[in-house]
Amino acid sequence: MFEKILIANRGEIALRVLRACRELGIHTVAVHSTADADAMHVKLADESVCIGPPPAKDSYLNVASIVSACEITGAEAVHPGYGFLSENARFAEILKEHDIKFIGPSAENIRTMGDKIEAKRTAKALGIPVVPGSEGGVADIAEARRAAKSIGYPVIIKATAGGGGRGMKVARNEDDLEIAMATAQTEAKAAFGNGEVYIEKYLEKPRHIEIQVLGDGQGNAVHLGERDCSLQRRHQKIWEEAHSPALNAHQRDEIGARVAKAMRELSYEGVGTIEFLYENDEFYFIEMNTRLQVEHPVTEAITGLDLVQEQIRVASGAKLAMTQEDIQFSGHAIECRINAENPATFAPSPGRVDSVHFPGGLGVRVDSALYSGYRIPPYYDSLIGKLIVFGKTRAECMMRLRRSLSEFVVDGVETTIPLFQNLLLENDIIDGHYDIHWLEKYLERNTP
Ligand code: MV4
Repeated sequence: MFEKILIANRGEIALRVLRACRELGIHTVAVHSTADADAMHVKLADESVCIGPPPAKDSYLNVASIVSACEITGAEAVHPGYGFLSENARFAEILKEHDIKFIGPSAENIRTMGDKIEAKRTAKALGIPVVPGSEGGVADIAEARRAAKSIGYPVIIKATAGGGGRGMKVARNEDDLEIAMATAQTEAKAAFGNGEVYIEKYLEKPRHIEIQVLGDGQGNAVHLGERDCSLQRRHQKIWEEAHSPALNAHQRDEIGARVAKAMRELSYEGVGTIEFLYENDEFYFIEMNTRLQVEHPVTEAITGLDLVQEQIRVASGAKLAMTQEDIQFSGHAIECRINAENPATFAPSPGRVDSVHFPGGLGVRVDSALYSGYRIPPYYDSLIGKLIVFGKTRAECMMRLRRSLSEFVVDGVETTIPLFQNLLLENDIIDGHYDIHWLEKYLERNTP
């Protein structure tokens, strides 16, 4: 096992990794920008290193500084958290060249899944159902027309280098296609420096359901069930739950088994998430995330596993300690993302947090790096905490959410807490009847 791990991240996820390390008896190194000198992850770590000025590109994305911090402190491994360098194949390679273990999958697996066409081709070859679409990229409008005709309208044009919904365009008929194609290519080129696009059948009202996997890089892998992340605004998830209100145990076992088998064939190492759109009882692969995700606690709540400790164990060379039969699901869990934002406009609300009080009690978990007097810097994303509730049933979670949101105090900045209190009044939310468009439509109806 490692003796010292460097955590190349900040905020609640840096704390999450620190906690896993401390339970395993591993020493921790925090890194921070000058804007984060007073951050909680710096206070809680055994050691800390300042790695640069506030902009992320000069600090949390600064590979040379992070490698130096490892060498200065003698850290043997790096946990990247999510975001920042967590899905950067080049970073994983550079660490390897310095004999530092990247806690995560191989650079090769990261690179394959970062190219959306390669990812889809790989998934399909491994027996995972994919959205009907073009075989690879489409270079021009003539090729796009042929592909769209054979797929059938409506179609969606996506950037190969994309993700997070940028550079996507829907074409409902052949007349739309020319403009959609040109805008998608231009936006992809501008956003990712790569204008390549591909085409898929457009699914009108799917849910976003993702399967959590864990592998040891030695041919063993299990699935840990699914999360329903359909409630999103501008491709930002705000609410995630496990299980999905839309699935039964048979459907879960079937898609989970397919995905776990695929991960065994890839010799996948670490945690990963296979994202699907789900419509009319069918799953359609869209992307794979090769990192720990923000919403991993809902999976921890229903499986009893510590996903970060499992990441660290397999990174240190241990074989998976469990088989699929050992994974038992129990109850239901829901996560609400608490952002420092205006709950109606979603404008960021950085600044001094005069006082905080976190809810607690049975079935409540809060992951947050806030403390009273902390100044939320304006440079990074606005997630300031995650409220996770779990219970025997979904109905119990809803009661627990109402109760714990009413206890949650963050004075001095605006937060999304009131948004969740309002959502809990909606019958569709109470009944679990929502798709990927539900939240945007709700916000349109309810914005003055
Ligand atoms: C789609 C789709 C409909 N049909 N693909 C958006 C982000 C990217 N990860 C995939 N996305 C979508 N792909 C096909 N073939 C609709 C979306 C989509 C979406 C997906 C998940 C969650 C929220 C979404 C909001 C709008 C569009």
